[in-house]
Amino acid sequence: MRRIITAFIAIAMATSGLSAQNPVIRDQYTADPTARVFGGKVWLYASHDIISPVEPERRWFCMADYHAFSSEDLMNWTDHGVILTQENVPWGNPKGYSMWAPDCVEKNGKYYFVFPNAPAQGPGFSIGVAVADSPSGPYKAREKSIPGVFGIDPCVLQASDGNTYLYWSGMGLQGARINDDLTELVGSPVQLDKPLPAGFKEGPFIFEKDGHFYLTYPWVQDKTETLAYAMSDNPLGPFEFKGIIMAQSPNECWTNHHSLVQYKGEWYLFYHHNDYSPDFDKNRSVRIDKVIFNEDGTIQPVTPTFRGVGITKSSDTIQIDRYSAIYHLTTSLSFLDRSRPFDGWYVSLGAPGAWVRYDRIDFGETVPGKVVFRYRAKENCSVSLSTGEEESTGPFNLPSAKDWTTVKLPAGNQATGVKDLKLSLISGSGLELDWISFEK
Ligand code: FUB
Repeated sequence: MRRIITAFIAIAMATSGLSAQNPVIRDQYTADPTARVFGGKVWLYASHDIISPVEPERRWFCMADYHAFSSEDLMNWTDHGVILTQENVPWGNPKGYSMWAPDCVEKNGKYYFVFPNAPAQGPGFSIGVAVADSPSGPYKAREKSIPGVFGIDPCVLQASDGNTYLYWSGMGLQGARINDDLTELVGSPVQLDKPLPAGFKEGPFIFEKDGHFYLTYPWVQDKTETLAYAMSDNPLGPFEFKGIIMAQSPNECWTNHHSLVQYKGEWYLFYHHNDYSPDFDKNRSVRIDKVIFNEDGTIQPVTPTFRGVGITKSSDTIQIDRYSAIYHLTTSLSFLDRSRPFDGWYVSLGAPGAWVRYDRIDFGETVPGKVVFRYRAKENCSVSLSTGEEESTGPFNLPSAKDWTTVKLPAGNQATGVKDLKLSLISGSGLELDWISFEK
């Protein structure tokens, strides 16, 4: 689904018809995700990366507004449109293009959207608050930014001690108590990164779980940002360094901004990567992967995936290029159309033996009658399918096709319930697959 929403408050809400794979928002760039649960849904507040409309040659972060997204299953996301623009921030520079990583919290039925922005006067960044009666807005920005708070990447913690805390990145990691309606700090900020190993960069996310306070943050040790964490028994530290949640990106998206959220009993890491913009890492996209906590409260490292979270219905167009695993020697990934990245990708299986696996497909209660392949191939190819428990099915013959072609074949597949699907190339070479799907 492709659309452009330009109105300040976009009333026309849109739902992505694609099931959850990474990235989760597939029609625009989204970065710096903060996920919050309001009213039984997950709400995603993100930066909205764009190419600078005024200085396209200026290859840097550029954001003029924010959208809010919501989901009840982390797979299908509703875009509630623009919730705040740079022109509607009284204290901000209306042409600053600096609406960086935000947060949003609910207090007594009001929603407080906390965001950094370039001020109308003076250098750097300030942090302000916009208030709404609903998580989707409309948000009204306050006249002034929060006094004494200069920096980026705000995060708000409503702690079990009854206090609210604001954290941000500005000359290191700062944390302070803030008053109930988030208009002013209570006391002086505490610099929290000092006792930690050097390398704190930005983007702190603080949360409380089972009596522990977790400080999670981008941390650079080598080339790009890892996500690291530290723990404390006190919201303002000192925090003890614990380790890395996510390693640096292998293909050099320099930033990795994140948040963690518990939803329906599971924990998830929201983070970003430049999936749709491999040549320019300031146009990023939000991803989600599962997080597991150990018994002692420590966090297991998260491997970034294309597959993401959730279960895909067998009758959906299963985007096999968002695979769980792949045989690396002769498989590769390409954009369907490099000039239209949001159209997505296809996967190429180079030679017999190449395979791709896509986990968690729900085949329902009755076995599929047909399997549909969207593919392209310079020569006749055949593939097999396996869901692990029974013998592979196939061969499925895919005649040579210069252009993208859809072929429907008897499935011969006995799968029911939720299964992982492995597709292997048996004969031929250079098979390019866009998606597969099953019909009853
Ligand atoms: O999106 C602009 C900046 O990049 C954010 O504020 C940082 O956290 C980094 O993701």
